[in-house]
Amino acid sequence: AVDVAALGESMVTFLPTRPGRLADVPSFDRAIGGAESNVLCTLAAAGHSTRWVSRVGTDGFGDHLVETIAGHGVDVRFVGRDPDRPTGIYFRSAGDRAGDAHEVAYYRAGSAASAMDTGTVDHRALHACRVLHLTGITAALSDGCRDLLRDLTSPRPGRPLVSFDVNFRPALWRRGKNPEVLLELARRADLVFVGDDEARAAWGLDDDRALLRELTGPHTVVVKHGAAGATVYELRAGRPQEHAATHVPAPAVDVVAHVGAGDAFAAGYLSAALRGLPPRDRLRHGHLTAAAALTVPGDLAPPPARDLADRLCALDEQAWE
Ligand code: KDG
Repeated sequence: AVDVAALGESMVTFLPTRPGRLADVPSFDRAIGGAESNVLCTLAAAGHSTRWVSRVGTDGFGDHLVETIAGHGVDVRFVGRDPDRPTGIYFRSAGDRAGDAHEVAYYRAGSAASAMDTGTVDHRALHACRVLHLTGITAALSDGCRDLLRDLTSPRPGRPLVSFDVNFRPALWRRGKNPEVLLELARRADLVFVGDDEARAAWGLDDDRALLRELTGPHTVVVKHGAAGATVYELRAGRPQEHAATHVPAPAVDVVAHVGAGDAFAAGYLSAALRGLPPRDRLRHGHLTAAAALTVPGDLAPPPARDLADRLCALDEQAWE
């Protein structure tokens, strides 16, 4: 069994060669995106065995995704090819100043990955892992993808630990689609990652207490508070509804682009969890890995080397304030 398997759509990403409105960008640099494969590539760079399960077209963009993600050391044997549907792509703009808001233009409706359903993916490949990582993006792609997530998160004997990153993308939840299903899926996971901004925007939940009242089910809820840091809430043994909270502030970094930072955070957290590290160190590894992604324009950045990250995590509280 691999350490972490993940299912989700990846896309060839086009990053602007200069800032400004999407309408004015004359050319783009090619990169790759996809929340789940971002997590896997970062985990692979940190020394974990990983597997990506998905579908892409038989086009050159599909070849590029499969080859690039395999090049990061991720097992791609269970990525199916669909001769009838294209691989998703998307374009991004960049603000004038680092970290500014940007526009996203997706070309993914009807993509090969959006046609995934319980019949088109290899379930054994998704169950033979210690952690199965899923995100709310998949639930927005199609009814078949949503039902596949329902199936993968349903309780069953021998189910791997299910990690669910809410990853609320407002642009994917238009036209009457209700993000309430994200709450249903999160409740069925063992470990949930959610930004306080996402909880507010998707579910109208304004603070961590309201969120924890709704998120009955997961043993661990990691709430990200943007630049202020993150808090992990773990259920106390034998005390339903009671959580032990650990907060770790995020180190200040010069942000280049926020995209990919949440995925890097999840990868850092999961890596530390797989190594059996305590909550404080899981959050610290999450922050350090996110810092690497925040300081590059694309989604992916190599995580800090493990011995360096371990030394930084061992610094006292003051250094982390
Ligand atoms: O987390 C980064 C992703 O948002 C990006 O790579 C694209 O997967 C993506 C999406 O669906 O927004």
